[in-house]
Amino acid sequence: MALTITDVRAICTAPQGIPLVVVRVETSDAGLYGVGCATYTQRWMTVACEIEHYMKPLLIGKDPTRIEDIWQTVTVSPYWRNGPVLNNALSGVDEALWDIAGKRAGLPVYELLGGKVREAVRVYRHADGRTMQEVGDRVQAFMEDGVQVVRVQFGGYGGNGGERQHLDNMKPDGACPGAYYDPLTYQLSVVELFAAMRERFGYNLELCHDVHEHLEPTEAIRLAKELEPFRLFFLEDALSPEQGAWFRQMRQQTCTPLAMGELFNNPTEYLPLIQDRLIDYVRCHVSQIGGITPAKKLAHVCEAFGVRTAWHGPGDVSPIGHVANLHLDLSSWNFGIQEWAGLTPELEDVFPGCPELRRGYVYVNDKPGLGIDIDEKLASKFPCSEALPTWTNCRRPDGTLQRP
Ligand code: GCO
Ligand code: MG
Repeated sequence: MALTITDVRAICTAPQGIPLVVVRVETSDAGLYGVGCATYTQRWMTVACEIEHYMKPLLIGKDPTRIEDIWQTVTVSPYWRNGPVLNNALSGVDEALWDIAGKRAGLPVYELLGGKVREAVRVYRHADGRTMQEVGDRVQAFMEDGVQVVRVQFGGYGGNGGERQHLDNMKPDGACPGAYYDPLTYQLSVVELFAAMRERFGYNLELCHDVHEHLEPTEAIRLAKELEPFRLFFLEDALSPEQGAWFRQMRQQTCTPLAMGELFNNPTEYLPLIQDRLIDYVRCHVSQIGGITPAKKLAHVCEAFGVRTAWHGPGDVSPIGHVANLHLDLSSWNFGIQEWAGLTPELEDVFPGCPELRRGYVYVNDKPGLGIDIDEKLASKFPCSEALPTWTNCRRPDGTLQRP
């Protein structure tokens, strides 16, 4: 009897307090199923609705071995395409189909993608802190654990300005409540932070930083130039996707390596930056672009233009999504670095088969498929909060809304 898809389900869970969405695809072969990451944490209920109400009826009865055809079918089914909700739901299905393909073949997914080009995946860790001392102490702890690449930030994105913060005196009367950030304080404090880190640790360590689209184009260019002496591994999201055309000016003026892309949904956003060699690292969030199928194609396009991959790996990717990143990393020659937010014991319990971090490298297990699963009973003990995100609505001192 032909193999068919018999069910498609969304599983929502928040073992770390961060809503995660996972898709489970069942097949007519009893016991053969796959799992994939569909996490769009800020709108997790919308993604779950897309999966339950649209993907399920669209996919039941289809052949799960036809990964490419299903990817194309899901993409155009709603006619309007490439949005974050649809792409994340599609990623959940796509990754689950790769998991099924690996289980059928008895091979880990990285072998289906071309096989290992390295034994393990080099990662970068996050050293955030309120003061130079705090950030530095975190960097030191990572170095002692053998980590070779560290991202340094003051506070949240856009910083709290470290010791320089004086925001409360800058707001007009009647300012809205909520998060605030000052571009000048931020720019000055980042340069001071890097100077302090290089003074404390020297240059035998790779450092990166995430601007998180907090600057105006010329401010971003100036920052990239001012950071040159500190020899960054990369400067991330120096511009918003809407201002991507400014990368041309930035590229002409600075040798600081540039990474961009966690906010991209649509190939038309990233292709011009790649084909014109305006960035060094593509940072797409794999579920946000639709899963392993488009990510592998993107990696190949990048290879032709000398751009490397640095897939987004923050806390709001499920361990299944992290593993999908790792299978791509292991099998892509033009892999650059993998962001590694780290896994808590709760996550490791809910997702059996989690990868392991040892001395700055992450290792996947070699089980067939993605090699990871979700314990649904345990997952149900960590319900997702329906609260709206607040950090995405941050303001400049005069009250103007800032891009996150
Ligand atoms: C990064 C990111 C994230 C995002 C988050 C949004 O790790 O580079 O910028 O921390 O802000 O994933 O939900
Ligand atoms: Mg980022």
